[in-house]
Amino acid sequence: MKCLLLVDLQNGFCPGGNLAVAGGHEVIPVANRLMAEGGYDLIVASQDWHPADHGSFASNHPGRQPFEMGELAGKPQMLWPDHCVQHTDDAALHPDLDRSKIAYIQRKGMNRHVDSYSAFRDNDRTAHTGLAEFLKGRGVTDLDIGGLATDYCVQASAIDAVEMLPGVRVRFVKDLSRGIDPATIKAAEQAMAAAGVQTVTSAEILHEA
Ligand code: VGL
Ligand code: ZN
Repeated sequence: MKCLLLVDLQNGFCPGGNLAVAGGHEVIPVANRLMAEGGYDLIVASQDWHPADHGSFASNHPGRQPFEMGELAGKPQMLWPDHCVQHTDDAALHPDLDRSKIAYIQRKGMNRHVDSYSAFRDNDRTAHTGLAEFLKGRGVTDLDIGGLATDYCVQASAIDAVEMLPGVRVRFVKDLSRGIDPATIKAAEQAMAAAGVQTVTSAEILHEA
């Protein structure tokens, strides 16, 4: 049972969005091609879905600027520009993404007191989103993950998948992903590899299919 998880392919993380990732829009055709020809049995997506008063937004910390380190519930927290606010265009999936094959969309980041990079659970690792149970129930054996951004939500989702879905082969699809900062992208790739996440390209997946 082969599954593809598309992480946060939203306007907010593409050029023109509030937390734009360089080249973020370039992964949309890669996602569409993999959905059509990648041989997947199940395709799911995650969607960053914040309330306007979310504690990860610098605007909710008087005097603080985006991309500064701050604190949220007593823990270090990167302070972001307001992004992916519920029901705004910034939070919508990219308009060119073919939604017809996406069976399930996991929203995350609704609790203002904690950030949720991973599609599987909050950053403090307490509340689960339910995606792991969903995938277990479907009998997933292979999980390919890519999207935006490599160094935050893709990394966190891939590492959580290894831990929360024992026995599942988890792969990071490199060209289906773009990241925020070159240094943290490199660290993310190393951390994923150390956790047991394999790296694969969309060309390799299409060749296997
Ligand atoms: C993300 C920062 C804040 C992501 C989401 O999707 O990688 N990054 N919220
Ligand atoms: Zn966010």
